[in-house]
Amino acid sequence: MNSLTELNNKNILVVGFGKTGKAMTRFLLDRGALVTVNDSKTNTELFADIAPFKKDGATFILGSHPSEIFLCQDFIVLSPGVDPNLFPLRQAHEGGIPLVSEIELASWFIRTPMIGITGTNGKTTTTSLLSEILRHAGFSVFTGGNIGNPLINFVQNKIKADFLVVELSSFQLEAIEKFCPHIAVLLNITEDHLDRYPGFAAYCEAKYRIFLNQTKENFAIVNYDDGACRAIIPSLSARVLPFSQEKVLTEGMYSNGKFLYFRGTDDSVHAYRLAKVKLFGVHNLQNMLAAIGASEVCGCSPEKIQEALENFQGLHHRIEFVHEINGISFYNDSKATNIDALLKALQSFPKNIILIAGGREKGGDYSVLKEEIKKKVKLLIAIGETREKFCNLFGSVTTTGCAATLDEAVQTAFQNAAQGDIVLLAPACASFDMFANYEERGQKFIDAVRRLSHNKNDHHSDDNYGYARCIKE
Ligand code: UMA
Repeated sequence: MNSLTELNNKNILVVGFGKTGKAMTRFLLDRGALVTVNDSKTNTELFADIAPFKKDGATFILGSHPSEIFLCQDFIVLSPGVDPNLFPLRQAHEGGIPLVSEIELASWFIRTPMIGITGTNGKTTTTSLLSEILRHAGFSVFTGGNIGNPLINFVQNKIKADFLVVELSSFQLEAIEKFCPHIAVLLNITEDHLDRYPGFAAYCEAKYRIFLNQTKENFAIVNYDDGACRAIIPSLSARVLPFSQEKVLTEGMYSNGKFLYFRGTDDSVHAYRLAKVKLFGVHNLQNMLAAIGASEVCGCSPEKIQEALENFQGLHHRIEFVHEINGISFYNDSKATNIDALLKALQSFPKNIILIAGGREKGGDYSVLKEEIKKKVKLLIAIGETREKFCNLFGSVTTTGCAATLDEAVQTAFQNAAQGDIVLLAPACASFDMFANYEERGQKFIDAVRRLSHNKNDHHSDDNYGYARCIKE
């Protein structure tokens, strides 16, 4: 056992007591570490969660981040949501105390080949699709990371698997040192999380860290069409498999709209038919190209890859078809929490969209959406903290109105929709101003659509009551 994996009697501070912090605390306690847990939430807020950990020896310092507890540790494990630029963390770092992320610590104990997937959008879909392809091809797989299952659970639960498929956020990648996926996938990079990073360049740098420790024995699957992704290719040590929707590549994955292709070094080409594939939208072509590349590298047969692509149903809250009422189709894309995700959702439909968007801002330039909104959106109903901003910004390119609740937005959309229209929830913002998370927002949208469908004869009339009320506000 090396010194990194020997945790017995080490003083370790876990910062953040959410999903990651809880899984990490349990693991460290079981390894004999002397664990202190620190969270900005108060004792009252966390009361129900802390008792079993206290009983097993963890010390809790809650309600603030006092500097002194950061300075007496062997190392500090950060939850992804905790910014390493927090003053006591910077101070500890300057004092020589290592700060590591949960994925870094987990990786010290992992020998199973890991496929890491990052990118601004499409991470969860690609992680799930790749896991399904590998399973369909007969491999055992652990799926974890940012998808909601901390990687440390793989170690803690002593799971046996042929491959680990790990969704990675920029937050998790910030504090790695040795973490090294055998296959690293970079799907795309567009503006997001600019409330945490000083600018787009810093956000890109965090994403690029997925390649930090790779060597020529490893693989990097990179979106060739995305300038911010392509820019890193010349500096990579791993063998690069690019993917493109625009260019036929001499090695890598590409598409002609009807087939997806994998071309290996020996110039052999495997073609995958799209005809029976259910995944919807332009962005999903990227996700499939990346998943095909990774599954080819892992040794899946083309037949199994094709079958798995056709079987995959897509994920909840990602341009998910909800219902059709009187020829009006409702789609839930609550996971579109940033600008590019909304852009991709708009690009996935021909036109006649009634768009419900808005929420808590994460930074970024919303004006890049103007052209697509002008082309495709007949009515924008803005919700949440950004509703006035959205009405002001997009009022010159489409009809806009505000709604106080999501329920009201759905009713207004329905009252103003005609047969053939698409009602799309794609907020381009975080959900935390109105909901616990994007899942709750998506579920509330689905519930509101279901209520409409139950009462459609009562609610859907030819008058524009909802909209009239909406523009008056
Ligand atoms: N906290 C502090 N101080 C701070 C910030 C937070 O004490 O300055 C505390 C909070 O009070 C809270 C805890 O930290 O009690 C929450 O920690 P966390 O935000 O890291 O959340 P976890 O529950 O551990 O979930 C994290 C990821 N969350 C974030 O990155 C914000 C989850 O991704 C991930 O599924 C989980 O680890 C398991 O790996 C969610 C996410 O929104 C889905 N990710 C972002 C995204 O996809 O865009 C990056």
